[in-house]
Amino acid sequence: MEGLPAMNGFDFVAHCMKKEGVDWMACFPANPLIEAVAKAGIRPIVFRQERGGIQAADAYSRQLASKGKIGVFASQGGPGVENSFGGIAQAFGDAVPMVYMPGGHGTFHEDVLPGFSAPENYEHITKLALDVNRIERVSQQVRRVFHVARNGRPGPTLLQLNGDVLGQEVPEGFTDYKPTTAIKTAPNHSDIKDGVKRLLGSSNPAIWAGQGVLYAGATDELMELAELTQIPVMTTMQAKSAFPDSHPLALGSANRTAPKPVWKWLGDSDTMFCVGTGLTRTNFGLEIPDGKFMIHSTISDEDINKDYAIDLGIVGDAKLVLQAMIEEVKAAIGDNGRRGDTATADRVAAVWAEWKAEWAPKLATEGSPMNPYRVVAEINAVVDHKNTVATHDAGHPRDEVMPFFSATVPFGYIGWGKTTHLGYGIPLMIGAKIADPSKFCMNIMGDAAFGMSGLDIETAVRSGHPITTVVLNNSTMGGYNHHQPTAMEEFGAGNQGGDYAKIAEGLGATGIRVEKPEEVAPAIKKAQQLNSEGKSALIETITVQQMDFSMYPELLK
Ligand SMILES: Cc1ncc(C[n+]2csc(CCOP(=O)(O)OP(=O)(O)O)c2C)c(N)n1
Ligand SMILES: [Mg+2]
Repeated sequence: MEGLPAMNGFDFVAHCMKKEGVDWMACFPANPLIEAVAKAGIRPIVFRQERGGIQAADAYSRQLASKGKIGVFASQGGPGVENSFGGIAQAFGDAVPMVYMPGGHGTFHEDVLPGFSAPENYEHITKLALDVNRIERVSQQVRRVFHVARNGRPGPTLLQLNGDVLGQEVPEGFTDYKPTTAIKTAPNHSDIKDGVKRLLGSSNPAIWAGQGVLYAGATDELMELAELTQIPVMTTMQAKSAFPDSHPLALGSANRTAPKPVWKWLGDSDTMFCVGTGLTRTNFGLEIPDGKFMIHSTISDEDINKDYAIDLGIVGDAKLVLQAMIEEVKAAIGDNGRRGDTATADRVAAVWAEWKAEWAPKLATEGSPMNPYRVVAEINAVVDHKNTVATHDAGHPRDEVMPFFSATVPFGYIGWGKTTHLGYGIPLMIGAKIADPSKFCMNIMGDAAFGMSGLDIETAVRSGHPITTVVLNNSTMGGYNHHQPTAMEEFGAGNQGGDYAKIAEGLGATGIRVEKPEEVAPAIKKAQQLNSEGKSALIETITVQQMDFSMYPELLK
């Protein structure tokens, strides 16, 4: 027994959250947990709607789960939980560990339609969805939702807090709470031996790194393995920043657009070592062509042989797997391995050079309205990548930013989007700023995306987490005149307007309108200055809609 004072269920949940290391909570009222956490010294931050709060908690988890911190979101039942679906679905799609605690109708009203049961309706987009139905079970159920979110394939969990139950006093004998941890699984040694033998004997192997490398905090190990074996590395979109884009063995990251080296090695390699990834096929990533020897290492055994037929499966935490492989490589070819043999790095550099030369004119496009590639290139050239966290948004901004923005330190980029909810960028950057206030947190989004979350700029202002939002304003939904030509031509069904810099001013941020390419870099510098003074900024760039993308499908054949 901990000698706790008598307290009701909500206060007890707040107490458990403190033990789990939670020091802030994203939320949208009403939920008595908001008052309870505030009394317990956990800061509640209210977003402009549920999805924004979830997305900020999501970003916080992406940035800090490797250090044991995960985000929590609370809303009311009914409309609150109904409006939260998109955010939780995105966290489930991207395997983000977080805990969602909506209110409930009360156990006395559970089965009366059209009441919305959160556990039932969220069953398919959470790893575990529970209902607190007895006050004696609170401790056990809070423990379960935190444990399941953190362990195995990460993902969101849900605990519905029924007011009639949580309003009761937690009885003596049920107030113990032991916090949970992420348990590390080590791989089987014979699998490691087989994997290393295969990699060292392959003529053109490549590594495909997923976000499990970020969750495991295993960038150093990934670099060491790559350097020892001289095997080049591509990352998934979610794992962008898990391997520095500036490394001589970096191939780049794959959305459906990617730098040419990704396409080249995806096409030509004979063995693929995939680590820290579920290997889910997605429209927002590239396919691994058939015919390769596939080594798949993941923390979740269920993902092996899911979408791809696997030759060698290795179950384990990415850091422990990479450490074991490093030891095995050293045992096989010595402590220095193949360091010093730059043949592969030279081939990689040649393909990067070819690609950069091909795209240089586009990135330098003059004139107004601006080409969005010029905007991205100007931003990429001016930010200090080591102190920046950046993210794209859905649509063409993702396809334009992903290949051309460098991520050089772990967590310097949030690559999101198995499912692609427009507007994620702003709340993601608020969550990233909460996770590390010393970073310049900047999202690049389209004008349609702004409509989904623009008001949360006020949340950044009010909560004291200054961010910078760059809007690529082409006054339309990029590419939609191809998807729906008649609707666009006859009804403009995909065009929209607005003065976003002015809106930002109305929300308490500084709005900067940029029409000429040479104004982009000074605007970013000004935004950095404003952010460092505690003020949020929005840079509205006036751009054209463009339709050229870094895609080389012919290299996959
Ligand atoms: C919530 C949601 N609804 C619909 C979509 C489908 N969608 C993807 S991109 C896009 C248009 C994006 O336009 P904009 O933000 O202006 O960026 P642009 O492509 O014009 O640069 C739409 C409608 C989505 N990703 N998310
Ligand atoms: Mg647009």
